[in-house]
Amino acid sequence: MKPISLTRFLIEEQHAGFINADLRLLIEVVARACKTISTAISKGELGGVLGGAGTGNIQGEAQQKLDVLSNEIFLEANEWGGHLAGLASEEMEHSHPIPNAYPKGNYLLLFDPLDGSSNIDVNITVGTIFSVLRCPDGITEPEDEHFLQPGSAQVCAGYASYGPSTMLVLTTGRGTHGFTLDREQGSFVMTKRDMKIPDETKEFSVNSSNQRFWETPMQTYVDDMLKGKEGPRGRDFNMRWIASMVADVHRIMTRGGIFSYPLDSKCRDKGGKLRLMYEANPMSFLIEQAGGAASTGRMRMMDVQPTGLHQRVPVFMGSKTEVETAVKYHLEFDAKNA
Ligand code: P6P
Repeated sequence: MKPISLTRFLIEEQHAGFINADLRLLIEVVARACKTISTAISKGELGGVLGGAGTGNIQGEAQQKLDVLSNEIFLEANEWGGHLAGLASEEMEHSHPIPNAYPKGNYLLLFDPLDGSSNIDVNITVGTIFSVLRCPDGITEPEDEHFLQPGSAQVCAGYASYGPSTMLVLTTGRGTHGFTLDREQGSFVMTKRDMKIPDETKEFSVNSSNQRFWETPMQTYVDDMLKGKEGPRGRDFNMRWIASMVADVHRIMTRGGIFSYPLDSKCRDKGGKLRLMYEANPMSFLIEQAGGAASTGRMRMMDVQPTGLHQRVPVFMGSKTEVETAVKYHLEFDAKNA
């Protein structure tokens, strides 16, 4: 049977009453923006958009030209449609209100327009991550504080992976589904309905160069995996680290594994490395909907009550049993050292 398009999938979800017209429009607009970003990235050196932009973002990170371009693509695509009350981006210090010239809707869109962009210049997979919340009732001019909702309040989340093929992985709370960009048709078609992450895994994903900076339970957890069959885990493990969250998480979404960016003494003061609102929370929603688990190492990620738009958190996500094992190491350590 011919795979169905993203548009048909969304229309069927709307007819079934699971999403409304505004959310359908939002997802279509975001998908179109991701197609535009995919086209810009695929040109590589020929597009004249590689390299640094010569500017920095609120995170204190040097921006790549494509970071700035991707952010602009998202703003221009989403401002006029009437489906949003506001937007927030990794690349902007504060949330972005919908200009009064345009109609407003009931959704808040948060996004990392180009995650892993330091990999662009070496031609490694990067991605876009997005999260959708409802604007609180009665708020027409949302401020940063109105975005500070726990991950469990998300109505939609997704990522685009700009790899050998461009994929859009999406959830609206009824499973996680994968779509592949058919460049000849110019549309996303469903290639993975109802993705499921295996509970068990033999593959972990962490930047091991930070090991000496990790907390004790993280050191013990990884050491025990590295001991392999002869060690307490009783089996050998494999390690993968692409340093592009979308690429590492997509591998886990596809074949299982555990992804972690734990607290370390370098990022402890900031609360972690990865951002809660537009990286950890949307990925956690997608992973939980695919049967996996997502945690800070000490609590369910989507239960965290945000305190800031760019708040950082420690991250453990992927195969449910393995995430539970990693959390057990942390909670047992805390209990012994309380
Ligand atoms: P490190 C990319 O900059 C990113 O935000 C994630 O996509 C990725 O998982 C992580 O940081 C890589 O961090 O310290 O290994 O460069």
